Amino acid sequence: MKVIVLGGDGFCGWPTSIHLSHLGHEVTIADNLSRRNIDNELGVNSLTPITPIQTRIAAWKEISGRQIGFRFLDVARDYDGLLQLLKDQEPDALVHFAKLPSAPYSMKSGRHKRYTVDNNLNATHNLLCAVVESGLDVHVVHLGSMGVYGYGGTGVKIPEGYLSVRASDGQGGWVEREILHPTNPGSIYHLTKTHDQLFFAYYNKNDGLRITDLHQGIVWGTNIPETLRDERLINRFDYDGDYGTVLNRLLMQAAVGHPLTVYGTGGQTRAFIHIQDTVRCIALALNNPPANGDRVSIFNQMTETHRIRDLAKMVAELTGAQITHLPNPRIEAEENELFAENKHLLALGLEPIRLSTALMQEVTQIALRYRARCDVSKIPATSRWRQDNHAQSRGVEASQGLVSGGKRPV
Ligand code: USQ
Repeated sequence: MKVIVLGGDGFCGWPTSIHLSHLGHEVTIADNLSRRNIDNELGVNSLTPITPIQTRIAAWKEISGRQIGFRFLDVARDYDGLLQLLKDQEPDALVHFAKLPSAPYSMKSGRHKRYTVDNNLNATHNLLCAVVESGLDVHVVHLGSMGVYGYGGTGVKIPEGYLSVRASDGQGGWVEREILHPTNPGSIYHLTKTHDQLFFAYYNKNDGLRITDLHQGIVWGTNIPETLRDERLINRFDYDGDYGTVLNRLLMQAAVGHPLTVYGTGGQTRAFIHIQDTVRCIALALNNPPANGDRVSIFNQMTETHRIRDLAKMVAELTGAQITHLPNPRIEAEENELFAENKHLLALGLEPIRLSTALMQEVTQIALRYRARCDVSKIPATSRWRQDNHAQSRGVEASQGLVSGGKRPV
């Protein structure tokens, strides 16, 4: 299959690109290298010594004999370039990672919020519009987020995208429908993912585009078998307060003797997936596209859920690290339950990597091995959801879905 990976130089995009190439797909990466530029802006580096995209691609060719194409392209701004790429390549599928991918970065300032909205919404819309204008029948696979559902603890098991509802028809009867699950984003970044869903629903309805939206949990881990074949292929690992996701941060902190930074009580429950399962899920999604006329396929791409304090305890038990509870810089529920369906990808054959088996490997192969590259001054979170504490507590109430008197809205 011919596949274009938009954003193929990033944390999820690079391993996906070489995994798909390894499976025999003809892969072209399109990327504006913005993730590397943001490292420069923030003054941080990946813990792992990543090489330039050209070196990565040349090393992969040398090791596997397979060619990956590369086009420098800003999907959000260069619409003509994107359309030309589609016409040149005539791909069977597009995998869309070309986004600003960090919740804390998206909340740093007005400039960051506006950049996130401008970049992420334009990128998604440009690609859908370009697929239509190209006249090609391309399967679009997008990396969405479990965060679109929110963490309100409504007591409902989160379905895969669509919620069955029953509503009054106004004449004493009832109508039953499946609707997109209501959204409750917790950051500007997650807000853009909720908008993506509407773009997909519209282009699916209006133009018949075939789209799979993968609502991914928090990714942990670094490498996949292909990135381990040569150090020049290594994947990036972020541990800083903006881009490091929680479990990778905790592993790194343990390796450098930094107390494990749990925000608030650590009662936040989140969904997780190992990077190796991320790339497998994308390959499964590509092999199982929706048929013409199908609605958007939505899969929950997560394999287990954990409370943050339990993760910290697990890492502390493995490594002897201390745990510290810090005031939460975010506006989010202190404690929440999270029950979500993930039947689709399991039914397609995903065999998940469990935290309990792969965690120690990550500590030794990555965190301990590269700890000398860590700049501990970059560990603290500097991005705040709001400055004013009173407003913060009101925001938390809203994000929990509570109304006055503690009743939940119906
Ligand atoms: N947290 C800590 N300590 C830390 C860092 C985070 O307690 O040092 C807590 C946060 O408060 C939050 C949870 O851990 O409750 C997860 O934080 P995170 O930074 O690992 O993940 P989050 O910001 O929610 O978003 C990340 C990625 C995003 C992806 C999302 C998956 O930024 O790209 O979409 O994970 S999900 O949340 O399932 O939507």
